[in-house]
Amino acid sequence: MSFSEKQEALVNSSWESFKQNLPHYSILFYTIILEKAPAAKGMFSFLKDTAGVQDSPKLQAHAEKVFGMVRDSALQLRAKGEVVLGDITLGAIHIEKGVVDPHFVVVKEALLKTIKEAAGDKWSNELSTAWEVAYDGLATAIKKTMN
Ligand code: HEM
Ligand code: ISQ
Repeated sequence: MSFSEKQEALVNSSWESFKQNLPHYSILFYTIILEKAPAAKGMFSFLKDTAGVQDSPKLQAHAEKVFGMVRDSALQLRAKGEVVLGDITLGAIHIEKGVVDPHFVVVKEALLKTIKEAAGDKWSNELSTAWEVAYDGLATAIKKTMN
């Protein structure tokens, strides 16, 4: 299945909504991740010494980076049908932090829930699927560099 212009547009429009309230949505994103994988708290340098999930420029920057990379992966899928990882050190970083396969599912679910909140009444199954396909393409590219 190829990635359509419409799917790319759906990802882009909800990315804008996400960015409009980055402090709120990045906290929501981490909160959902930690609900599902409490032990992941200790993996993030900017979370491990704080109580709960507290707003900080670092926390926002990391969340923005992840969502931004998924958005870029949508662009790549539409333009050339595959995701090429810009940063080949990403696999090594994640291995070193102790990231394993099931974590990718947790992060995906949190990303989709966060996008659902951000999109509001513009949310649809089609929009959600577009994010999911873009995330899966990116996750596969990262995992390939984790072997
Ligand atoms: C670090 C992206 C999945 C945990 C990083 C970095 C990037 C990144 C770009 C480098 C540091 C930064 O700039 O944030 C991604 C993307 C993912 C993904 C695009 C999925 C498609 C995961 C998963 C986990 C995870 C599933 C596990 C819960 C971490 C941790 C770091 C990191 C713990 C180090 C953060 C620090 O303390 O500096 N990731 N990541 N990542 N990632 Fe991921
Ligand atoms: C995964 N990798 C890097 C940064 C992140 C920020 C929030 C949630 C997951 C992440």
